[in-house]
Amino acid sequence: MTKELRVAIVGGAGFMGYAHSLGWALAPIANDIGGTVRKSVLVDADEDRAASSAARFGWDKWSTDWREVVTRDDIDIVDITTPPDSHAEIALAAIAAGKHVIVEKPITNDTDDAFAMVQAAEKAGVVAHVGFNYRHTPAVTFIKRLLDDGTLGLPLQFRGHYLQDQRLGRVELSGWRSKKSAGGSGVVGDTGSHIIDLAEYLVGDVVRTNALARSKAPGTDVGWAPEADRVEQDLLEDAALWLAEFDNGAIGSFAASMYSAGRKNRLFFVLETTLGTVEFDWNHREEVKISLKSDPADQEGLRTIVLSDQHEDIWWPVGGMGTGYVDGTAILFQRFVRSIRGEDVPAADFADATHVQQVIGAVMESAQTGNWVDVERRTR
Ligand code: SOE
Repeated sequence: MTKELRVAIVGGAGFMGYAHSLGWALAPIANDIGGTVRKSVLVDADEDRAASSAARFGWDKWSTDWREVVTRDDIDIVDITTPPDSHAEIALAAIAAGKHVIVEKPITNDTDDAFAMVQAAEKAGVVAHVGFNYRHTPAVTFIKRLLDDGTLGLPLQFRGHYLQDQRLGRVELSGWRSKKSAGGSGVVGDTGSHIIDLAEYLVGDVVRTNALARSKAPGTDVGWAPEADRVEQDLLEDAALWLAEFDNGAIGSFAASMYSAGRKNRLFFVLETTLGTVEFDWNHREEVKISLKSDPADQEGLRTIVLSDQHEDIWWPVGGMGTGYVDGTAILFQRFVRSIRGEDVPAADFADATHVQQVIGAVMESAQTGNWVDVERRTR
């Protein structure tokens, strides 16, 4: 296989295109991934945005025609950062052309589309991953190791939340995120999908869930919209709470909100196990809080481990140098490339992301009916 992998990014001029451009630039520099990556073509529907973003983000060429780009012979990888309702069409075309594909989360807004993507990728034998970047944070990799090597024993209870304050009006990201008609997902698919992925990665498959979801008319001072309006008008939810049971008997609770004043991308979880407790807060991602049953009786309590080069994917020789959002994206791409080169890596593939999509569907169904909803893994 060629040492150079040539990437095309579709939807590359937006916020995620910016993050991915930085991630692709860093990935082959930060670690040896067996070759180089070429940022070949940036695609955006708008000609001016495509041209200016390609120049600024360091892509060789630009285009407004994703259909032509994903079939080109000089492209090996298609990276998709468009709104979720367009992922399936672009990914299926890229897979049909034999390209390896990495898609932003959620994999789609529609579980049947997601299954079609899994099947197409398996049939074509291409690598197909989804951008659940937070599972690639070194602290999360460390926690996963403590589970895999038995230090933590068996998972008992996971409590996770992902809180932002965007709908309070200070930040206006691209409009599609809050509009179903424009391909948005609502808070469960948007940020909730990250905590579901983390929980499934660390604990196991969610097998049933029970949820509440709420929407609020933006710019008003009244509280949640009446629940009947949310369901009848098919409004995207702005906040949700859900309970879950996992296939190994562990239990979990989840919260996602866009109306959490003062919470700046606060992704947090606690995992209690038969042998200890671990806590992770993305706003303090250099640290893991831990307490083990084996700790001396007179030293009980959560202590803080500060990550250093003793831990996987910390590339600075001095601890505490910091791991940012771009580092997580670079690790995501490094693992994707290593997978193309034949390594077994702990990434979310299309099948994993489809299961996350099934959980999202079950959460939304439960929020409408008030009933517990079962989730089966149809893909494996
Ligand atoms: C939502 O505000 C959002 O941009 C998500 O879509 C991203 O996945 C997350 O990483 C940051 O927040």
